[in-house]
Amino acid sequence: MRPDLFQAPDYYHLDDLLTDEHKLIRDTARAWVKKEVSPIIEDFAQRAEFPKQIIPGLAEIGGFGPYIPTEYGGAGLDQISYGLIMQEIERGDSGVRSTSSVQSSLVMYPIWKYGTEEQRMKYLPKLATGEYIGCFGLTEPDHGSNPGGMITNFKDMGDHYLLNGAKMWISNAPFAHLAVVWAKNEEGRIHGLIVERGMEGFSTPETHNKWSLRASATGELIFDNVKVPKENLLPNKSGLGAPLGCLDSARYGIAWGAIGAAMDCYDTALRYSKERIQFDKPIGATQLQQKKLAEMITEITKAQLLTWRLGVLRNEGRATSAQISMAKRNNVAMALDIAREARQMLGGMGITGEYSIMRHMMNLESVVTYEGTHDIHLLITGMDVTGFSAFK
Ligand code: TGC
Ligand code: FAD
Repeated sequence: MRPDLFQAPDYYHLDDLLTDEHKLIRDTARAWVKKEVSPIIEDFAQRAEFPKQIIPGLAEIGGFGPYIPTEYGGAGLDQISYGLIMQEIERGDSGVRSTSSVQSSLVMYPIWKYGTEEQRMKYLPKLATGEYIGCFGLTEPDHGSNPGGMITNFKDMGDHYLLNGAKMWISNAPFAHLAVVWAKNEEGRIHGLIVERGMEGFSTPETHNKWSLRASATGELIFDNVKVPKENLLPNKSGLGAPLGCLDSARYGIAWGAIGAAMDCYDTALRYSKERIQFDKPIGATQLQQKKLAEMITEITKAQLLTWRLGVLRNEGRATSAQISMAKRNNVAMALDIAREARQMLGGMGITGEYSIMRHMMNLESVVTYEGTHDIHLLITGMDVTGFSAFK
């Protein structure tokens, strides 16, 4: 892969809306991605392997629990800082951002929000440093968009719970130390349980042959009469709203992350358009290529404004789940469109690992599907504006 020459587009001077602390956090993450992720990520993606050596660095830039309070080992940052970190990490690779999202919003967040003080002290500091890696089990083979139909269940056996079922498509599963698993009790109520690697009957087979998110490990979670200690139940929230509350936080991070992937594709295509000569002039001097670049920077700028405003609303505690759905859906689709256009602008070179664009494009096919598909988020917006649920 070529040297990382990334220069971030900021067409509407959005930096003016950031504090010095925001910019410092963003620039630190950006420099780390350039030094530690860009030089190796293509090789790891080609080999379909997660680069475990970046875990301590990810922790240092605030990639694990950016907004979790410092007393639990988190970085104690605001929502704009969290978003900027996600943007920079996904500028490097969506799979690396996945590991960060899952750890922060799908594992640390539920333990912080729904767990006991003992659970917080036991797990959060080690998750914040990356000593523990976690995963989040909601999706099942027969229940993806409709997680409320899940069949994974647990029974109260007096001194422990007995967990049975299976989860599918779980990021980080193959090497995670623990899993936050969503399962129904005997009354059919959904609860979160912390399941640790090594518990008898718990296995995490890896999912192979992915064309997307190749630098992220994906797997199943299989529970075959797993005895889960009673103190591993997250007691402070139950029902489908508990896992969906975690998804709000992760989807918000993805809305920012997708901008990072889009910016990288745009920046690469812009540079290429100035260097690549055809018909005795740079391809960037042709109207068709300018149209592509002009539309890309327009869409990136709109997404930046949408996401910055959403971050302000989240800092004020006013962002709704439906607003988050709109941003996730819009920004991921925007990034995927830009990746596809940018890939074409590089001609044959666009399909090689010399440039990051094709990897981003393939990754974004997962990002547009996970954490709620493009269609599901549209239906959430439709439900919000009409008051009618198209799911029932
Ligand atoms: P519905 O009846 O609408 O709601 C059930 C209960 O949940 C509440 N609720 C929410 N609470 C918090 N945050 C949200 N975003 C919420 N959305 C709904 C709701 O108020 C209700 O509460 P209550 O107290 O009345 O019971 O539920 P439904 O069964 O009709 O389904 C709604 C739907 C389709 C929107 C939802 O199930 C959905 O979002 N489906 C998509 C599934 C999804 O996103 N799965 C993601 C799996 S995790 C993942 O992909 C990780 S990828 C990680 C990575 O690598 O980055
Ligand atoms: P389905 O729900 O079967 O949907 C198939 C199609 O039907 C989609 O186009 C969908 O939009 C459409 N559809 C569904 N319902 C409706 C409807 N009512 N109206 C109109 N159209 C509809 N899950 C986790 O729990 N944890 C993870 O860590 C995790 N990581 C993932 C990593 C990767 C790489 C991938 C690909 C997925 C991951 N997922 C994870 C699962 C992800 O959240 C699901 O794939 C996603 O929610 C969609 O579910 P599904 O794949 O079963 O598709």
